[in-house]
Amino acid sequence: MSTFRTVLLSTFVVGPFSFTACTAGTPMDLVVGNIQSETPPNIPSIEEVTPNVVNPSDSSPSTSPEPKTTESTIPSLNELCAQQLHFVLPETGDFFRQNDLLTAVLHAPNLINPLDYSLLWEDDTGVILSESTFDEYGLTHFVDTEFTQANGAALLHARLHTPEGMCPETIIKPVTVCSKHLFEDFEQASDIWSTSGDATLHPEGWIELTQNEQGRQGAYYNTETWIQPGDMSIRMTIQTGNGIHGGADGLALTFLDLENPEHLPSLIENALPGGGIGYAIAEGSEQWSGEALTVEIDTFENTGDYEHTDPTSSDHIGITERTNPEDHLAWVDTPDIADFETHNIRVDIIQDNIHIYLDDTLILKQQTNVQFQGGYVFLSGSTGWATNQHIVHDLEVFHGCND
Ligand SMILES: [Ca+2]
Ligand SMILES: [Ca+2]
Repeated sequence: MSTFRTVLLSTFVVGPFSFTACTAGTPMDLVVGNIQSETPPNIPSIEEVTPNVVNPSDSSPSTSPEPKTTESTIPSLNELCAQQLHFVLPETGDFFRQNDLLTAVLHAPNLINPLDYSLLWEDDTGVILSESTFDEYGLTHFVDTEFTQANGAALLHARLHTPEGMCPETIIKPVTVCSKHLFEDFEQASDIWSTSGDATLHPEGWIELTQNEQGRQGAYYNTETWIQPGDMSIRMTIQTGNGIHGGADGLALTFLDLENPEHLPSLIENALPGGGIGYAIAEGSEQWSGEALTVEIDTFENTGDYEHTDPTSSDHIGITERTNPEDHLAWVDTPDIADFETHNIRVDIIQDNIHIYLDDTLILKQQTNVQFQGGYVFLSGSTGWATNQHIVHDLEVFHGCND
C-alpha cells in the first residue's frame, strides 16, 4: 500500500464511505466505497467526519471497528483529478504568428506515479489536438502547428487522463494568434525603410535615430507596411543614454493613419523636435487624418514652459495618440531607462487593456480606450539642450490579431 493510499484511508474513510475532494473550489463529493443500499439522510461535509468512527447509520453487521480497506483504498477519479497542473509554456498572453509552431509544456508536480498519466491537449471547441505522456518528473509537452491556424484570441486546454479515466475539467491558457508580423533587425539596408534627418543605419545592425549632439532629430520610416488596428504586441530592443545635461529627449515608435504613404517623409520632417521626440505632427494637415498611436520612451520632463507638459518628472514609457506628446493614454515611470544598457520594451494591446513590459517584467496594466485605426510605421528620436544616443536594435510587431 502506498503512502498516498494510507493517508487517504486514515483521513477520509468512515465505515463504508469515503470522501474525496473534487477540483479546487468545488464542494466535497461523497463517494460510496462499499456500496450500501441505504444512504445517510444527511451527507456530512469533510469537516464533520471523524476518522475511524463507525457511521451510526451503518446497519451492516460488523464485529470489527476497523474500516474495510479492500475497495476504498483505490483513489477515485475525483481524487486523481485533484492535481496541481501548471503551464510552463506558453505563457499567459503569448502571441503567435499564424501557422507558427506552438510548443506547450505542462508540469504536474505532485503526481504519485506520473508515468501512469497522460495529458489531452484540446482547442476551445473540444477537438483533441494530441495526447502526450508524462515523464518521471511530471512534465509533458506538445508541439503543433494546427492550433495556430485560426486567427485571433485562442484558448489552449489541457485535460488530465488518469488511470481511472478522463478528468472532467481542463485548465486553460489564453494566447493570441496574429496573421501579420513585422520584424526588422536593422542588419541591412531595406527597400521599404528610409532614413530621415539625423538617423543613421549602422551596418553592425542597429538604427541610431539622432547624433549625440544638441538640437538633433531623425527618423526611420516604412512606406510599405500597414499596421492593422485591433489587438497587437509591439516589441523593441532599445539603448539610450550617454548624453549631456542629464539626457534628452527620447525615442518613439509611431503608427500613422495615412491614406497615401508618399506624404510620410514630409510629415515626419515637420514633426516637432525636442519634447516632440520627432513624432509630434501638427494637426490640420490635409495629408493626414489625425489618428495615430505612439509608444514613446521619454527621457526629459517637459513642464509646459515652452512645450507640452509631461505627466511625470521621471523618464517614462508612454502611449500617446494623434501624435500629441501631451495626450498620454498610459504611462509608467522607468527611471533607469537611459542608462545606456539595452532594454527590451514590450507593449501589448488586448481589447481595451494596455500591458507594458520592461525587460520581460510587466510594469503596467491599464484599461483604456484605444482609438487607433491602423497606420504606417516610423521610429523617431530627438535631442535638445540635453542630449543622448537613441538606438533601436530590433523591432517586432504582431498585428492582424482579430478574427
Ligand atoms: Ca518629454
Ligand atoms: Ca511624455
